[in-house]
Amino acid sequence: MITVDAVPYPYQFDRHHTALMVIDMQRDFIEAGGFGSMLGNDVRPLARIVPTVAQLLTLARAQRMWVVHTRESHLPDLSDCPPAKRRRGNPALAIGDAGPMGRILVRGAPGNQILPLLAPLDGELVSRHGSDVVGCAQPSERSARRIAQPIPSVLASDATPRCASMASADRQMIGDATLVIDKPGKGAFHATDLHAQLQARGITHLLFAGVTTEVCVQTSMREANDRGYESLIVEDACASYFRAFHLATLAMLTAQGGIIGWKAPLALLQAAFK
Ligand code: C5J
Repeated sequence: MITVDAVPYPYQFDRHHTALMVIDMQRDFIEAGGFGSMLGNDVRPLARIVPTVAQLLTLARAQRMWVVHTRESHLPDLSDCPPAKRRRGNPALAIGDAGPMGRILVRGAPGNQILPLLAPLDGELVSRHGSDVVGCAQPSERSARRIAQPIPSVLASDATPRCASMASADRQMIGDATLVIDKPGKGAFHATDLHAQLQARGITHLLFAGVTTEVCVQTSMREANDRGYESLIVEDACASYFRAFHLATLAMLTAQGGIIGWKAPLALLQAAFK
C-alpha cells in the first residue's frame, strides 16, 4: 500500500489497482496557435504543466501502473456532438470547423492529438473507445522521445499484429499498458467504455492530471466518484486558462472531508513511493 500525504487526509492506494488519468493533453488546447489560443486564451499556464505531467507518466510507467489518456474529440460527421455543445463558445470557430490545426475537436485532426512529448510510447497498448480493436499507437501519436524500458514480452516484437489479435485475457496480463479514450463529452465516462475497461482491470483508484482543471478534469473526477472510484488530483499536473478557476476547483473537490476526492502535488506522490 502506498500512502500519500494528501489533502484533506492521507490517500492510500495499491498501484496494481490504480490508473493514471491524463485528461486531454491535446495540441489544440495547449500549443500556441491552436484552438485554445485562437479563442483568446493564454495557453502558457497549460504549457507550463507539461514537464510535470511527463514526470508523472514516468512515475506511472516505472511503477507499472495503467495509464489512460483521453482526447476530447468527435466523429468527422459530428453525429456524437449534441447541437447544443456545438452552439456554445465562439460561433466563428465551432467544433468541426476548420481550425489552425485541422478540424476543431475532430478525431484525426493534427490539433486533436496528444502532445508528442506525452503520447503513448511504442509498445504501449492502445485501446480506442467504440472499438474492440486493440492496437498500438499510430505513428502520429508516437513520442519523438524513446525511453528504454522493459516491454511485456507479448508486445516485445512486431507488436502491431499481435496487439490487433489480442484476446481480453491477454490484455489483463499486461501491467504497464496505456489506453487512449476518445470522448465526445467533457467527462471521460460519458459515452465511452472507460468504466468497463477499468473494471476489467480491477482498477479502484484514479490519479488525475491534465486540462482543464475546472472542465474536463473536474467533470471526469466527479463522474469517477459517482462510479465508486477513489480519486486524487495531482494539483500541479493540472491547469486552467484561469488561475482562479484552477484553485477553486481544487478547493471544491476536496472540501467537506474530500467530497469528491483528494489532492496532492507530484512531489508528495513521488515521496510516497520512496
Ligand atoms: C474544454 C477540456 N475546456 N479539456 N475542454 O473545453 O477541458
